[in-house]
Amino acid sequence: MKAQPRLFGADHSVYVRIARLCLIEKGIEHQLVPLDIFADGGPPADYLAKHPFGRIPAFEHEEFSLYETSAITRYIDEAFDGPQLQPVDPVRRARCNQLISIADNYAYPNLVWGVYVERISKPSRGVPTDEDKFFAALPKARNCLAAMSQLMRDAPWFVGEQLTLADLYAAPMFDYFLMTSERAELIRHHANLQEWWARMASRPSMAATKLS
Ligand SMILES: N[C@@H](CCC(=O)N[C@@H](CS)C(=O)NCC(=O)O)C(=O)O
Repeated sequence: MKAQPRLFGADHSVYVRIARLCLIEKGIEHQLVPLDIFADGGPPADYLAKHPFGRIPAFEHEEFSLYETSAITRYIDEAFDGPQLQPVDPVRRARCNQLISIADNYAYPNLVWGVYVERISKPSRGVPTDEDKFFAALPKARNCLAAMSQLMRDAPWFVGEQLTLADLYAAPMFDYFLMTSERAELIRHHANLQEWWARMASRPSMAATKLS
């Protein structure tokens, strides 16, 4: 029997969740190997051999090791059977890649770090909100949601009729940002994003990866 793919990381991590969503949507049995990236003294030395930048997730499939979520998810999509998570058509594939890049570069720093971490995560740990950081992130978060909404138009998923990696990237970021009290004000002009979230949040892969 072939070894199951292994994903190293923590279940609270946005990027680990993206990779897990991808594995689950493809129907791939796998192992999540727990890794505390914020442990005192930093990540274990043997983990740095898997990921020299000390981030999560890292991934192993038989003899093949990989890090960076964009490479991991595209590999999973291309190397395994199951529903295709990247469009074949070049225009749609480009749109999917564009939305992934927007998620990496604008949604993650602003929706997750600028809004969720400042408003929910830090206060829950007794750390005060950095108001400058929070107020600087708000217009960027607004701009990011407007751009994503405009690119999705009236499709059910970010890139048309099929669920793609673009949806799996955005979902864990939205899940965190939508816990904040700013969510209503930020998302109220974007009915398509609200409808998308209802669709996305009800998928079994989201329930299976939700923090308890
Ligand atoms: N470019 C990386 C980003 C991964 C990443 O930032 N992961 C976060 C957790 S969601 C992390 O490892 N943070 C630890 C740190 O910043 O030291 C990828 O796409 O995999």
